[in-house]
Amino acid sequence: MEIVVGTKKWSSWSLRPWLALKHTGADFKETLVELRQVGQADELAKHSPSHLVPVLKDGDLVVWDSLAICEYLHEKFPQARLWPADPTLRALGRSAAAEMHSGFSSLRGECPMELETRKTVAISEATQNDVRRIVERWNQLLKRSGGPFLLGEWSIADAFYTPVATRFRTYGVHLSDYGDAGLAGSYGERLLETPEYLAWEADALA
Ligand SMILES: N[C@@H](CCC(=O)N[C@@H](CS)C(=O)NCC(=O)O)C(=O)O
Repeated sequence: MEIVVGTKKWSSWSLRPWLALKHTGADFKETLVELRQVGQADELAKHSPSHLVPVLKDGDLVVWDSLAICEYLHEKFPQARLWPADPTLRALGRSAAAEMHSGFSSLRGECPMELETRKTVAISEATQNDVRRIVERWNQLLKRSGGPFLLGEWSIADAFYTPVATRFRTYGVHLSDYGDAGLAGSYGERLLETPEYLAWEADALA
């Protein structure tokens, strides 16, 4: 199995399925496409039907798009429990992952993933609303599951929110300013302490 990812300090979409793949414990080859470089378009076209990363290759099969890759890994490695067995929690987790995948565009545009950066920025009203909604979502799911991750054990939902946690750290966003009594803030820190995330970060900053 091979995963094609973009520059690790910037490619938030690549980080998500890479974490899920790490969690399966399967051996895999990793291919890196350096983004923001001359020749990037040709490299992307070589690997990816959508001309975007991430892409997963499994034999002849090519799966593109972060969410599709995570779902494929869930089906291929059921023992990894990338989604919980409980159908209600699974449905809530899928809703939260899909909400991230298709939404929070103001936060994504204004605060891109930059693992090498630390800066304080004044964020717009629209981005503040995104942060409030994320705090609400994290609190809702953590209270329901009992934590320590969104659905109890680590899942694809956590993969989808790990880049968000890096953005909060990079841009000095304090969740207590957005209605959090501490639960969401500690969860965000927990996401950045998993061995899988730390392995990605070590590569990204090497
Ligand atoms: N919806 C896609 C988004 C993928 C995406 O936008 N990837 C970025 C890197 S993080 C990319 O390939 N950018 C290259 C380009 O825009 O030329 C997914 O979830 O995989």
